[in-house]
Amino acid sequence: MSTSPLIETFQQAGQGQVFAFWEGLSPEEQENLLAQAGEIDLAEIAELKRTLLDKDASAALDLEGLEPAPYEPLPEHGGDAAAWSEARERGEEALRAGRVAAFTVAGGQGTRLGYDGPKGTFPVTPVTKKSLFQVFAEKIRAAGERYDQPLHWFIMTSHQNHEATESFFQKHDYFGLSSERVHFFRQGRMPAVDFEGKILLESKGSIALSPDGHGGSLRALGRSGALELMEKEGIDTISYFQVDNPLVRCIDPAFIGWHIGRGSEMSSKMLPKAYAEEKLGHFCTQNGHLVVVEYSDLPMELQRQTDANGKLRFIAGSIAIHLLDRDFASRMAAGGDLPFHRADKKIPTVDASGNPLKPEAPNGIKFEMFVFDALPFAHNPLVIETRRADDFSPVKNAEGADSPQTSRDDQLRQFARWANAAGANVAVDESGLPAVTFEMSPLFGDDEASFAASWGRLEPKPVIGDGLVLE
Ligand code: UD2
Repeated sequence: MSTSPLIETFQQAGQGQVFAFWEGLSPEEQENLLAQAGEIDLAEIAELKRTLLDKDASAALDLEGLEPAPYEPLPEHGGDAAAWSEARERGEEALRAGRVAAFTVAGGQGTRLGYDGPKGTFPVTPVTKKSLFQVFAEKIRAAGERYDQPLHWFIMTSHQNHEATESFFQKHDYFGLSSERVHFFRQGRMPAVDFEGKILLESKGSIALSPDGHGGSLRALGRSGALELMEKEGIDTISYFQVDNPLVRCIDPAFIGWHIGRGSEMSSKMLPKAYAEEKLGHFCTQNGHLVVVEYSDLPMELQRQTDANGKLRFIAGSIAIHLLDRDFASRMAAGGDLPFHRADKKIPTVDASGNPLKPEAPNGIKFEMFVFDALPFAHNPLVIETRRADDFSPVKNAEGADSPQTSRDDQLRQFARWANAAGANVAVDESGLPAVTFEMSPLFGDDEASFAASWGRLEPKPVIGDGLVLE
């Protein structure tokens, strides 16, 4: 039956089942299936079968020599205030020189939120319901205006949401950014396999492919030409953040200054975990390397361990905010050094006769790379502390922790804090939450100082009440 050399290659690799329904497919379906098959690196799949499937799948993480990682604390937690302000100045210099680009990973599927559409289009602000993408766009615009140097913004999408993401930006006129400085590219895909390592079909004519994890961003930055463009533009520092966190300081001069000043190839922000079970990766050291151990991998007894003062021992939580040196990203993009992690999932597939099969229990495995697995390869990697209230309140779940409600409340707390610091009089409860629902654009103020400056210029001062929007 074989009509293409690719089919033979799959058969020889023991993956001939991918073409089990070939004869019954239309020419168009055949072409599509061949294109999908062409994306797959069979040697990589064979290697993953050997390393992640054949050995005991539940093989525990190697805990040998695992220690909490050191980090640079904030001045209010004993950090060197002069070093922090020097770092800020250094970062501002880099921004004025146009050395920094923003980078958002937006290829995830947002399943937990139950939102149908690219997650970046999800409405998050309290009054005007701006999307996550608009909030980031305004922060990036604000930084460009402040440092008199508009920034480039790279956005990694997936095959599922690429077109929808691009057309959202077109429809909203790139939220005031120049379209020439906003760049979209797709991340790679990996096939799902069954527990024997056989590639699964999603339907008779298509393979069960899914995004290769945010770690795939390093390969995708290389493949898409983004790194080349950065080099041409004189950009050497990439400010990486996730699509789900409206509080993120997309461009943080002090962070940039620490990263550059230390000659770090990859730097990360941490915050003290709020409680042992909080779903954050943990910054650790092992064999002289900085590593992140994911919340699902670190045994709960270690997550709960405390020191003599009752403080969590593995306290440094990763909030997925990093800076990457461009040359380091190029090295990682070319090297393919990031390991894959396995996730056992319910993967819709077809039965032996080609009928759709919706499994009730996990029937296969997806493979993903994690960007923080690049840390052990970086020279002088650095972790700095940040303030939760000004950097982290993600939207992950429809309800409860890390939901639209908690994120909206945290935005309101930030607005009220900045307003009160500038002399406004906003009544708040003991958690800092104001009774009124108002909103400010990052273009009005994106930190306490810039808010105070804009507020100072406002005459007459508006009453901060329900529905007020400061832009
Ligand atoms: C991530 C971190 C966790 C902590 C937390 C903070 C991992 C494995 N864990 O947890 O340690 O820092 O975030 O919020 O990263 N994405 C892609 N392509 C993909 C997969 C994901 O672009 O193939 C993006 C996704 O759009 C989102 C981000 O990566 O912006 C995080 O993905 P997640 O929701 O799977 O990560 P989560 O919440 O389990």
